[in-house]
Amino acid sequence: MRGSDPFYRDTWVEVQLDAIEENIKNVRKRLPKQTAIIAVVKANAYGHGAYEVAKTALASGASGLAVAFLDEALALRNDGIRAPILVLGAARPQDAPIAAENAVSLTVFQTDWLTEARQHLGGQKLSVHIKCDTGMGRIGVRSTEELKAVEKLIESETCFSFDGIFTHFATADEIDTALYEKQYSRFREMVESLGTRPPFVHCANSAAALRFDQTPFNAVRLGIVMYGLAPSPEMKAILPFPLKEAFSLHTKVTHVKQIHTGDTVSYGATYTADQDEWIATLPIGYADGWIRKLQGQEVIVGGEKAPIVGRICMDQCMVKLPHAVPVGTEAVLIGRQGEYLVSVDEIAEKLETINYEVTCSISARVPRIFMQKGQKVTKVLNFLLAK
Ligand code: PMH
Repeated sequence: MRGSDPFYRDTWVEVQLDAIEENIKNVRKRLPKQTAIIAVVKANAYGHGAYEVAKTALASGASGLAVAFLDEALALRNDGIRAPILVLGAARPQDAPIAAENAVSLTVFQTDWLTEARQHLGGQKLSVHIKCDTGMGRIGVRSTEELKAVEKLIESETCFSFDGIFTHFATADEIDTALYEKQYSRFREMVESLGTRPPFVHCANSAAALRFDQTPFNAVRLGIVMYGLAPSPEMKAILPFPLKEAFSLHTKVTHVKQIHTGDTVSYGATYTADQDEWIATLPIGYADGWIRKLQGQEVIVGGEKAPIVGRICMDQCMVKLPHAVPVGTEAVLIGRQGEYLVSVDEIAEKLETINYEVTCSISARVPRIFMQKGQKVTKVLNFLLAK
C-alpha cells in the first residue's frame, strides 16, 4: 500500500506555485491592459509540471497556453484544461484533425503543409497561427511573398481559421539590441503586408516582454520569468522586479559512514580520502538528470554545505560531510536550506549551460510536489505511476 505520497522515494522536486503566481502578476502589471499572456508550458513546463503550472498561470493572469508539440497540448486537454493552446513547433499535416477536434491551434508556415492538412481535415476547422522567421532561422516564412502565399491559402479555405501571426526573437535577452530591432521591424513589415490582421499578433518572449514596449501587439509568450528565472545572466541587472524561483530539488541521506586515509569513493576510484572523512550517500544520480559533470558541486545537507565527491552514479552520489548526520537528513541540491542557497543559475554555471536546461533536465523519474501557501496541493508523478 502506498503512504500519503504516491511514490516511495526520498528524492523530489518542489514547485512553489505561489512564486509562479507572483511572477506572472508582476509581469501582468507591467504590460498594456489589452496584452494577453500566453504561458509557455512546453517540456512539462520547463520541468516544473505542465498541468499545475498551466492551472496556476491561468488563475494568475494568463489567458492561453503554448507548448512545443501536439502531444503536450493533448495531455493538457486530457487533464481538463480548456483554455486556448497553441503548438509552437511544427506538427504533421495528418494530425491536423486531432488538433481541430481538441481545439488546439497549430503553427503553420508552408503552403504544402496547408494543402495536405486540408485533405485530412474534411469539414473540420483548424485554428492556425502563421510563424514568421525574422532572424531566428528555425521555422517560419522568411519573406512577405511567402507570407502572402500562406495567408492566401488559409483565407481561401473554410477549414482554416486565421487566428494569429507571430515571430520569435533570437537575442531579446542580450544587451546588444541590434538583431532584436532588425527582427522587430521585419515582423512589423510582415504584419502590415497582411490582407487581414488576425486576432493575435505576438512576438515577445520573457526578455522582450520585460524590456520592450508591447503596445503594437496584443499577446506575449511568457516562459522563463514565470518560473522565476532570468532569461540570461546579463538581464539579471535590468530586471524590473525581483523574480521568485519556483523550483527546488531535494533528497534525503540514505547512508553515512566514516572513511579513512586511502579509502576511495565511487566508480573509477577517482576520489581518495586523505584523512578520516564522513561520507553520505544521496539517492539521486545521472538518470535523474543530476549528471556526472556536477561532481564537485556543493549541496546543502542538514544546513551545511557538502561537496559531491567521486563520480556521480546512475541513481546515487556521495557527498563529503563536515561531520556525521543521521540517515534521513534532508539534502537540498537546488534551493534554499538554512542560511544557504544553491540557485538554478549556480547549477547552470557549473554545467556551462543556461538555467532553462537545468530544470528541463531533471528527469521524469523525479516526482514533482506542488506547494501553495505552504501546503502540498497535489502530488503528481511522471510516467511511473498514474495520477
Ligand atoms: N515562444 C517560443 C516560440 C519559444 O520557443 C519560447 C522558448 C518562448 C516563447 C518562451 O521564451 P522564454 O522562456 O524566454 O520566455 N523556447 C526556448 C527554446 O526553444 N529553447 O530555449 C527556450
